[in-house]
Amino acid sequence: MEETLPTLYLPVDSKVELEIKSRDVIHSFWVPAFLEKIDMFPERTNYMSFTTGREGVFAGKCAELCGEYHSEMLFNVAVVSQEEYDAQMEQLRSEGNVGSVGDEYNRNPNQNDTSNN
Ligand SMILES: [Cu+2]
Repeated sequence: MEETLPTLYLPVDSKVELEIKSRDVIHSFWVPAFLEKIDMFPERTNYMSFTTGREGVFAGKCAELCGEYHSEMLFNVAVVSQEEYDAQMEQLRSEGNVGSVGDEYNRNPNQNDTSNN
């Protein structure tokens, strides 16, 4: 597991639905071990549903040539026990990582509305 990459933690043996959208250009959310990828569009929401069947750390990457830093769009998905998941979420909460980041951080370069740039 590459320690410096962002990591999505998921509890094992759980049904998961990911809400997939982009803040800027088209990307594609791809975890090769999951045998599925899904495009990410600005101003549109896609969903990916699956059940986490076994624990492990799985490499993910962007599968759409999206721009200058495309090759650096790497992440991990860590499927862990419920106890480890709860501990990780508690740690994030204790560090102030709560809530969600709103659309005010969108930066779609193709959008004419300058309030989002
Ligand atoms: Cu990309």
